Amino acid sequence: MRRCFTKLNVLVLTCLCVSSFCVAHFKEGTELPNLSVRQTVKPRNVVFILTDDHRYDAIGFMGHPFLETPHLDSLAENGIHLKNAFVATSLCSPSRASILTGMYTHKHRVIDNNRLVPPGTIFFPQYLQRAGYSTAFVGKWHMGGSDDDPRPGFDHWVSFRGQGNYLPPGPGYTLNVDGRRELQKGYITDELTDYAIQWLEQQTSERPFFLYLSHKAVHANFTPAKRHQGLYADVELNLPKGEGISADSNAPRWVRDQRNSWHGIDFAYHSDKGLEYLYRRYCEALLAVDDSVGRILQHLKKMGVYDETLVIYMGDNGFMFGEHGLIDKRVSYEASIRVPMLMQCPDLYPGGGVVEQLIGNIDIGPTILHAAGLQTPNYMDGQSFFDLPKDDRQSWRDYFLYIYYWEKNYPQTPTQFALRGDRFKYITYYGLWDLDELYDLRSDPGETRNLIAEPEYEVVVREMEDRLYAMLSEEGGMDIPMNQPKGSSQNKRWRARGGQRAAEFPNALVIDTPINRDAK
Ligand SMILES: [Ca+2]
Repeated sequence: MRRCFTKLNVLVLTCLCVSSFCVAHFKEGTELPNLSVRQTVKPRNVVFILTDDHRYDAIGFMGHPFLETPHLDSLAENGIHLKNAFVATSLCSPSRASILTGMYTHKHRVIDNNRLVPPGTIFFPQYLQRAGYSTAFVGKWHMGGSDDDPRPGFDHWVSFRGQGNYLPPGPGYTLNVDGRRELQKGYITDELTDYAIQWLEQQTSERPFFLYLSHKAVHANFTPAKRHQGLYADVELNLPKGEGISADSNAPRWVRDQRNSWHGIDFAYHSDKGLEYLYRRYCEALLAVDDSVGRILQHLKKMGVYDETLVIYMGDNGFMFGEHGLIDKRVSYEASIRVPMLMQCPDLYPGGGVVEQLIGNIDIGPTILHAAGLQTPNYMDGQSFFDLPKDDRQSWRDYFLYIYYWEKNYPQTPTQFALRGDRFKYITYYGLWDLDELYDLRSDPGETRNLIAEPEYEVVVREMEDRLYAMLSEEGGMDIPMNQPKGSSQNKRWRARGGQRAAEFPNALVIDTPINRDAK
């Protein structure tokens, strides 16, 4: 007999998940849980554009010194800037899984970039499809690299294995288009946009549509479109180099060790190209993404649905460019966990609005379901921000929970849990002899003065620690998920830059005289 899920079943399942070994999945082949309908919301078209590794401030209207992103800027001008947007885990696959499931990483269990999503995982577009939407996924899926077959929830599918390629690596390299192999012809950002527009051209007013356009850019190896190559070769850069990150400032030891690693500025990607070269290429690669946004917006105008369509843009995680002496992501610092997020729907929101609340990638599913007139499933951790621009008295979170689980592939970044509030950020590490961190983001937005050992912040630290573990408990995060390591380990250090020497312990951990006078 086929098993049907009632709302009660879902509730029971959700409670079980939260209280025990927590896997919020449904048995493969079971029906989707029923969702209540929001009677007053007219289902509208939604375009969701995701960019890979786009940090929150690499965007023109944020006051960037040279980067020009007129189309992304237009989303802010004609829509809403969700200026405090974060990801629950700053890593491609876990973040994508959180977007698609509305759940934290420990619940969806996509804890690294190497595995497929556990069978039975529900992606929110499945609810849209059942509600009558026409749905498409175009671009980077990247939850596991072993296959690129169409996934549940999408009528139309264009994707590739793993990270994909900016340019075809050989003449026979193919994309998966609805299960068929199609040659990749050119530069991936442009080609994915072509596919997206071809699909939009087929949409009619009979059914609302949902497009999930998921760019490969601007992930490393940063490769701009030919038309943008070298555009920023001569711009003056003033990137941070980890100034003030020292044993004296109580910066954790592991952070200073990471400087000379795959993810540090002294040995970035184990190359000698240097930070400036990488950042220029990163910015140049973003220009094609901005072109893509422009083409999609233009096409919505051509279809006559520009005003009524909800467009949401975000990055799947941030990216460090020299802050704390690091590059890349994973860590709990602002440049890593904070992402650009913009939404536009002229019929709903006046232009130029700013949302200050702490938004997460786990909120995307609930918000898009809201736009489709559907309530948030009980098992999701996120909540809808659809009404926030119009009603900022809506009950909202005061802290955002951040989690990263250690990967042997990049052993320099430890398992960490963080709590990010309006003012303070608390970071704690698991299985590591080092110092935790507390930052006052108001007075120290660069997170260079670790207050963890300052007596006047003792109460703040204790309260935030309590709150963090309370949230982990509520959300089923007290079990640390593990996978058998898979793939190579980027664990080298550059001898000429002090590769054999470890960093000094933070001052707060070092004492001058023995303290246990009664040892026997
Ligand atoms: Ca990413």
